[in-house]
Amino acid sequence: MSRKKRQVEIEEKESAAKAGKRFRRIAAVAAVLVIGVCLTAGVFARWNSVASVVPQPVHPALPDPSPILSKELIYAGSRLLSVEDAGAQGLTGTDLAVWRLSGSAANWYVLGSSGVVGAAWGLPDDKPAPGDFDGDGKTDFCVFRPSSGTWYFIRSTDGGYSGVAFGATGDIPVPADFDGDGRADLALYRPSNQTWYWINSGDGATPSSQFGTSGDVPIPSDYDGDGRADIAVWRDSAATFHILQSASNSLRSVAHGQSTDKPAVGDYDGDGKTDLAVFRTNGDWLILESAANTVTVVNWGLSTDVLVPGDYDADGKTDIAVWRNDGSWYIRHSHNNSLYSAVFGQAGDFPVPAPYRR
Ligand SMILES: [Ca+2]
Ligand SMILES: [Ca+2]
Ligand SMILES: [Ca+2]
Ligand SMILES: [Ca+2]
Repeated sequence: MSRKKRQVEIEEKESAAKAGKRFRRIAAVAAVLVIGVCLTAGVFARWNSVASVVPQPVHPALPDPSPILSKELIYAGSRLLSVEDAGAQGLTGTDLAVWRLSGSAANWYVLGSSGVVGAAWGLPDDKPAPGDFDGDGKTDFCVFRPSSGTWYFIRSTDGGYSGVAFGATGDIPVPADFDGDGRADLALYRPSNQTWYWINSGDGATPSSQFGTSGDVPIPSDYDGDGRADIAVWRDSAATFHILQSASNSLRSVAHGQSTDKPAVGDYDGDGKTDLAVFRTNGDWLILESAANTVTVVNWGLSTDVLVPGDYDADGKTDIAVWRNDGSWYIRHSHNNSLYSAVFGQAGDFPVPAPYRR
């Protein structure tokens, strides 16, 4: 073999070795890249899965149909006395609001003082659970996600959102201010063991209390007027209310109504104590007013209506009110016992009235 030929062979071998080295380097870089891409994809997949379950606030367009404030009809008993223009003035008490599923998303719509405000917040399997969690007097948009036992709410104070893992599938969200610090506490009623679980917003403690029997309807509210929500249930089998009064830590049980009634509690007489009340299938509201300890009966609504009592006229007294599954609200303003009606929402919506103050 000539020297030149050997030289060529050596050069070829070196060249092949270099090529092999280059290939290995490229392969190593490619492997790193592939691993990196996989990791990134994994991270993004995870991030995406989080992103897909964490709702992001947006401000949607007006709901369809647009809200229409109707005339205010003034009644004396069943006789129509006059018709007043309610105008476009927003109410300062409980606001009309609906939670609407649309495709894979959910939107909140509130009839605020200067029009409709809202947020895309939640997923179809969520349960709406509004409450004033940051304590600024404005109700915050909130959903409870049973699949992960997580609460998601938008703070009205800064527009940021919080996600809190608390609860499990099957739990019923019952947010209320149990510790009396002016902020709603994340709270759950677990029907399987009739146990209440909540997080005190004041000190972060997580008490629980077994209260109720199978089939009870949880109806926490401040029945004894000490500023703290009381654990309470309606038991239709016996047509009784059972209240664990927070002021005295004592049980109060009251028979009121009949087993086919629905609980419809609220502070109808405005004395600061929630009144026991039921709604009957014939449209009667039977309200046991706490101040006078007498029962008032008012016929209002249909058996198929959704009960939405609230202080819509902001006089400190709960108004009898129903929402019909065509978007109609029928509210009996307590300050003058007149009908206030409006269309806000549509069939399939979930009414979520509360003092949003937007
Ligand atoms: Ca708030
Ligand atoms: Ca609280
Ligand atoms: Ca109380
Ligand atoms: Ca009362």
